[in-house]
Amino acid sequence: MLDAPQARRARFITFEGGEGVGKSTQVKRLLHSLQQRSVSAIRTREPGGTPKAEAIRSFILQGRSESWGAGAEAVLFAAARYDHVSQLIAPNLRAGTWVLSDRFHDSTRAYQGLTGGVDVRLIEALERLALDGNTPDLTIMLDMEPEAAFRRVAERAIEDGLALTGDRFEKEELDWHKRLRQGFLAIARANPGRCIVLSAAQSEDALEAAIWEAVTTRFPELAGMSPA
Ligand code: T5A
Repeated sequence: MLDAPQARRARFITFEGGEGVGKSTQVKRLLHSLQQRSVSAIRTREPGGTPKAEAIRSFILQGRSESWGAGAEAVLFAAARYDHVSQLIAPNLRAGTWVLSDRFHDSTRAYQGLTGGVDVRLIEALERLALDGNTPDLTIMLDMEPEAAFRRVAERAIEDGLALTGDRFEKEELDWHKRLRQGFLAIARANPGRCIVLSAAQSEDALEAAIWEAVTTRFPELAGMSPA
C-alpha cells in the first residue's frame, strides 16, 4: 500500500520505439483514460514541447543538421530537451500534473548513441544536464517489425492525401531501422525497473488495454479510480 504523499505524486511516463509504431496514438489514449479519472495530466512530445524546442525540432527534421553528424545532433536534441524539461516537464510534475511524453531521452540513446555511433560518455553527460534528475517513472517501449510500421506510415500518408516524403530519420535504410529496434530493446533490457516492452503489432484497442494494465500495475493508486 502506498503512503499518502507517494499516492499523490505526479508520474512521468514516456513512450518510445521506432517510426510509426503507434506512440502518438497511444499517448492520446492514455491521456484520455487519466483525464476520465480526474487525474491532472498533459501530453507532450520530443523533440519539441516548448517553442524553443519546437524550433530545434524543425531545424533537425528538415535535415539542416544532417551534415553536422550524429554527435552535433545529439547536442541539439539535448538542448531541446533541456528547455523542455526545465520549462514544461519539471514545473508540471512539481505542480502535481502527470506528464506523458511521446519520445524522450531513450530516443537519443537509441538513434544517436546505439545506432548513430555517438560515444556513450557524451550521451550520458548530455542526459545528466538535460534531465537534471527528471528520469521517467515508466517508459513504454512499443516494438514491432520496421517493415510493418512503415506500411502504417505509408497508409497514413495516403489517407491524409500527402506525399510520403519522410523526415530526416524516416529516410534511413531498413537495416538501420532494424538496428534501431535492437537498440531500443537493449535499453529496455538494461532498465527493467523503468521500461516495459509491448508488442505494437496489435490493434489500437488491444494495445491501449495492455498499456492501461501496465500503468495500473506500476501505479496501483490508479486501480481504484473509475472513469467519470
Ligand atoms: N529523434 C527524436 C532522434 O533521433 N533523437 C531524439 O532524441 C528524439 C527525441 C521525431 C524524429 O526524431 C528522432 C526520431 C524520429 O525520427 P516524429 O515525427 O516524432 O519525429 O517521429 P515518430 O515518433 O516516428 O512519429 P510517427 O507519427 O511517425 O509515429 P508514431 O507516433 O509512433 O505513430 P502514430 O501513432 O502516429 O501512428 C502511425 C500510423 O499508424 C496508425 C495510426 O493511425 C497512424 O496512421 N496506427 C495503427 N494502425 C494499426 N494498428 C495500430 N495499433 C496502430 N497504431 C497506430
